[in-house]
Amino acid sequence: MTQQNPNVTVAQRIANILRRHGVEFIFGQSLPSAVILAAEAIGIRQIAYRQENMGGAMADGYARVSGKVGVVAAQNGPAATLLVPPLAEALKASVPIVALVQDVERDQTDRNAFQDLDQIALFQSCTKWVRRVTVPERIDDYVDAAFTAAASGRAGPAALLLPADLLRAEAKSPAVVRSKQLGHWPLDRVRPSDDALAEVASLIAAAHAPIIIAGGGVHCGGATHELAALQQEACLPVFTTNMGKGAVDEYHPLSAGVLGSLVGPRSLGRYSYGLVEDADLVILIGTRTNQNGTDTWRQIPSSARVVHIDVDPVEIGRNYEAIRLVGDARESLAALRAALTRVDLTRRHGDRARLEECIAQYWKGFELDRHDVVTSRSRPIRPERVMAELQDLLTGDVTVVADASYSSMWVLGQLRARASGMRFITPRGLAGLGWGVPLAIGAKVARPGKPVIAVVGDGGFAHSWAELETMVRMKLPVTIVVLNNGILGFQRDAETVKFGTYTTACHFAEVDHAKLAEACGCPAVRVEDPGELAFHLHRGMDQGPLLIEVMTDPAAHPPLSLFAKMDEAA
Ligand SMILES: Cc1ncc(C[n+]2csc(CCOP(=O)(O)OP(=O)(O)O)c2C)c(N)n1
Ligand SMILES: [Mg+2]
Repeated sequence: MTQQNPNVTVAQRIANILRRHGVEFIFGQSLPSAVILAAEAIGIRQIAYRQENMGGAMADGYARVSGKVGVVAAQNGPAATLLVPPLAEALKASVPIVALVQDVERDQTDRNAFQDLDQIALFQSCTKWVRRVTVPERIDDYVDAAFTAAASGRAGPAALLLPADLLRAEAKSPAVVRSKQLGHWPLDRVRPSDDALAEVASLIAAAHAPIIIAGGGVHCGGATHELAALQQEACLPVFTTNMGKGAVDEYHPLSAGVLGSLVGPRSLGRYSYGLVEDADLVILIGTRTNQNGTDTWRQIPSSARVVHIDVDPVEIGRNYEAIRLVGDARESLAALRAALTRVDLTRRHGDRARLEECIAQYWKGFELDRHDVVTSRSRPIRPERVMAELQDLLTGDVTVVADASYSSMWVLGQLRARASGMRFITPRGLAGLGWGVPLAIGAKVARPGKPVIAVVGDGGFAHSWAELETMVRMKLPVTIVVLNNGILGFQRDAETVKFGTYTTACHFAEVDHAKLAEACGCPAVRVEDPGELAFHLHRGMDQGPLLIEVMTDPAAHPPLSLFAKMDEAA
């Protein structure tokens, strides 16, 4: 129940409303002070970040893993502007975050007050919803509206602007008492019509070569069990997108790995791509069919029928005309499975052995092709060897996080999900550098008892060094693997392919990342011998925090289609 005490301030009422929504953590840095003080007073824990970019990304990692809405708080003006990047990532990646942002006092608006800025305009492009509260009695309405906007439909960020004087004002009792708990997501579960599902069930039964491409929406909707059951019952081969990785167990004989731009030499995609080319029915689930996820929209044959299950009707038909199944992934898949019990799946079962054999050959070809690099003893160390050592320690309980650039690609292309529902968290919404460490810290807040490992490049890590102190202070033991190749790897290689040369930004001066970590109280080691990797990775997962700086080969790059011609010529 909302507190009815007439003597509470708006800030105190906000804290009580947050508690009603089940909020346990606020990623903040003291501001808005009245709100944070009130929240801490009732047991909501502040995870105090060092910089707002990072606090927003922590709230993002927390929301992705916990199934709850992430809450981040910040000061007005410059602090608010630093929330734009993480909210933009959350918007593109469909992650619910409520940002509580202070605003100048109501009677000082538009007078060049200290740190005044048009924050409605600031957040309009990077949130689903932004409002400024001006009437104390309406605070319950507005907080609830922010949570509803974040957690409903296609989830995303919402910003609530809170004038500093409003927070100190007395919170008069609202006309209507609110009691709903809106802090989890997805808030609603909608499903397609029975007619549409029956049509798709018939198409699946009759198709010659149907496939599923599962996106991040399967994780958002908590639909991994339903997808695993569908894969099994209807004998459907499943690819995932980058963001969908872990939606299925990649050791299942009908799992064909991640589809996207990893199709060059020494990739799985190079083989598995054939299955997509041959498909006559493609079932997309929870994907925005983005450029990276489709290798620049090349991968789905124009001759194939496309079915698209998505909670966001606007995504259906954006890049591929499709049979529209608008709905939450879990509800829609459950309903599709029910519809499939009413059709004859003999054709699907009859094709299973062939498909399994085919997919086994893809994985075998991939293993053979990459054998030299995954077993390489060379120094500097091959990143594929780092991933192979990590793979040996993975269980379905480990959350693997990556930064943008090559670390994402090594994680998504070289690791193999051990269970359906295993999480691989990557900033693929906008692919921004610097998200790896804060996403991992947020994931650790959500799952304190389970190992979280972040793989980051040295360029991306430089955006987030300061949060090592946060990790230590807040006792959030993450294992951070820094792939130190001394360069902005993707930048150098992409420029080389496109221009034949690269700019002077690409090489760094030498940085001792282990010393940096130790200076913040985080144990650290620099690894130059690949034979030592397993020991330290194990140690990190067992008793982190630990920063493992791996001296990696600057000549190594993931098998992206962009480099395929160059790699084939080599
Ligand atoms: C915030 C941001 N700035 C710039 C870029 C452009 N960019 C993409 S990859 C990359 C190089 C990253 O280098 P590093 O983190 O060391 O990873 P590596 O490729 O070397 O493994 C750059 C600059 C970006 N994606 N995000
Ligand atoms: Mg680098």
